Amino acid sequence: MKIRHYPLLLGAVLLAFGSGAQALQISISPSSPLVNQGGNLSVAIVIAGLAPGGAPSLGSFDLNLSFDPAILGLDPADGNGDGVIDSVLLDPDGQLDTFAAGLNLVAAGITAIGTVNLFELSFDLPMVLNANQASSFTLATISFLAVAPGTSALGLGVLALSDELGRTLTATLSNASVSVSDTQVPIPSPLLLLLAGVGWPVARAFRECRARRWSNSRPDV
Ligand SMILES: [Ca+2]
Repeated sequence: MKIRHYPLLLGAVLLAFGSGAQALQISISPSSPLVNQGGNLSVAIVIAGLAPGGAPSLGSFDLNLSFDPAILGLDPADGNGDGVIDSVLLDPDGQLDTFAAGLNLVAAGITAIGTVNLFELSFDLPMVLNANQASSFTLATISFLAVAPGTSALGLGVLALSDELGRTLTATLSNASVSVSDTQVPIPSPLLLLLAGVGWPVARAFRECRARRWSNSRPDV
């Protein structure tokens, strides 16, 4: 091989090894791009491009999801006080807790106006993560309420992303947006039942009144 070909070969080798570090993707996947005002919207944060059955695996993530709080509402309640607000579900498929030990460090909450932070640190052993973790899975789902018409951008920010040994991973990010229409969601069925309960006696009284009037207006035979 002539020496002038070496830089080309070296570049190809670097590209091949470097492509593994660039293969990770984190994307935002809304349950629908359009939701009616007053409706619910579920947003999934999905990672893809990990190595199935080997390294790298995901050992921890610390992400921010930004949204427009004038359009999308997020309930900050944390009923069980575990540091994860109830409108967020972290690692729903247990890919960072592959034996469901429940020991991982977790946190999720609103850290600024229009920003929800999502954090999890796995306590699984590196070999366990490498053997059991899928190559693509959902990091978190966030449940919003569509409070006003308009379009909200959904943006990702990575504070930290680490592999099974705590080494930094890099990922390409795919943001998204959702629109809220000014169409109101239908009245909930319990309210319809309540209205029906009010309406039935009124309708019956009207029919009885009409029947009495018709009876009184008939000529005697
Ligand atoms: Ca909670």
